[in-house]
Amino acid sequence: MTYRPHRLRGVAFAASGALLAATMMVAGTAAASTTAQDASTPVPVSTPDGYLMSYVVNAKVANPGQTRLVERAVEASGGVVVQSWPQIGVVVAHSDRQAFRADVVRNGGNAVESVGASRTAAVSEGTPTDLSPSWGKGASGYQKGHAKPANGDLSSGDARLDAVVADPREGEQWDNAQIKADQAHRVTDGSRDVLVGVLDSGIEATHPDLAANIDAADSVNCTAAGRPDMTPGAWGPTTSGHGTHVAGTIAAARNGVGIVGVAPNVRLASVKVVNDDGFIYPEYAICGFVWAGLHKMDVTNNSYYVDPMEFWCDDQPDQAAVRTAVERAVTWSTKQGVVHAAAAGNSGKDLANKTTDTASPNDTKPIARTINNGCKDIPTELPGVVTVSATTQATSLASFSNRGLGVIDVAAPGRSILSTYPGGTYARLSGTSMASPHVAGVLALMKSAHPSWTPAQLIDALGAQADDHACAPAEGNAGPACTGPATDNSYYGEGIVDALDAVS
Ligand SMILES: [Ca+2]
Ligand SMILES: [Ca+2]
Ligand SMILES: [Ca+2]
Repeated sequence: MTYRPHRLRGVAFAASGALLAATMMVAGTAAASTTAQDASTPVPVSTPDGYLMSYVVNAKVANPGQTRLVERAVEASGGVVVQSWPQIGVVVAHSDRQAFRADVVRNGGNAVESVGASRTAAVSEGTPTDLSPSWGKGASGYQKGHAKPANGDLSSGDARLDAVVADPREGEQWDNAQIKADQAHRVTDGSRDVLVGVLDSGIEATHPDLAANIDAADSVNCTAAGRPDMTPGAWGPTTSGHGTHVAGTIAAARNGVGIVGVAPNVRLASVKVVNDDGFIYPEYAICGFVWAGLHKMDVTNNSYYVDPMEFWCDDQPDQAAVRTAVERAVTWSTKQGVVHAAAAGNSGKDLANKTTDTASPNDTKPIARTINNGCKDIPTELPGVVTVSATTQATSLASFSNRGLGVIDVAAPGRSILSTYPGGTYARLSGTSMASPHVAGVLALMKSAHPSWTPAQLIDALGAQADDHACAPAEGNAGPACTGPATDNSYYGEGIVDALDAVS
């Protein structure tokens, strides 16, 4: 691979990653003279005959009948239907024909709204050989929910003993103290009924601090071209410890070992959306969000941006079509009751004033391009997603954290965070990747205390309960300055999340 992937938002999971993030932060602070109204620079996607490319094709109307018409258009255009999601009217297709995009629009007639290449590189994993229709054709046959285990639950209404027995390394977890998770645990550690999906690089299910909380029946691997694979072990970590670290922040167990998560009694599902090269392609994320909705998850965490574009522009047809498909998946899963937390990103940029991007497309050769405020970092900037910036132990905005007035919703700890790591170990990592799972944990505690609340109610309360933090210099004075009042500003949004208020 020519370009080292860095969409995952932990900046210190490798030494070179931390250095890369620091470089990115400085680049992101450069003043630009272009205006937000400029058209974005086109990013042509070459699809020569013979190269296997991946596409999303959006139906105009999201229902099984119209989705079936889109599938027929794919087949009539020399494409293969890899995965069909009739709930959202999205078909994932492979084709090695240069003319596929034009043909599928023509053959689809009124059924096709848009088509977009979902990568700029040829498909590395190939087309899955078993394309049996149990997951594909029509709306029937989907798994609907699951039995929630009830083994020694601490139901949300139960009073706890005032003295919580500490795990050995809890004293090192300044992050849980900053968001008052330690105080919240005197009320509850969260409910077994709450399930959090970790859309990431996989979770080590045998880790002694995670094993008790892993829900294998609801875990999945989405990285084989965007098709769900429930094979045991398929959703475990391979080349990255990122997902295991994120999972521990959310729900490492209170078990006399190691650390505790923000919500140490909730359950975790591994939803693997990061392939072995570190890429989170759109069809992987779509699979992950729909899966979360199908399995009635309560919360998801999303510490990544969707590759290969750091920003997806609505004035570029391929990018707009992909963004539509991902947004449909997010919106649909939200309607099923899932609330989503997402990392704001580590580029040190002002997301409310976008001007340039030099990181995309990252699967072939990035170009220096003009971008505008119609270009979105997804999923974090999609409607209804909680956008999380990162704080330091001193409650400064971390130098690498993206920011943006009206974009950042809340802040949480993201600098030097101790959590679980593969091999049954522990590691300290930094990134907005580490901030978002604190918010996912707070949402899981809140859902434990308020089981009937909808995603919109949870998000409203999260913002209202967050502790206001007035503008202050970022760590090392890095990046665009803070703007806005204490109640809602470009660094902290509505404030640092408050786990104690979430369970009160
Ligand atoms: Ca523990
Ligand atoms: Ca948001
Ligand atoms: Ca508060």
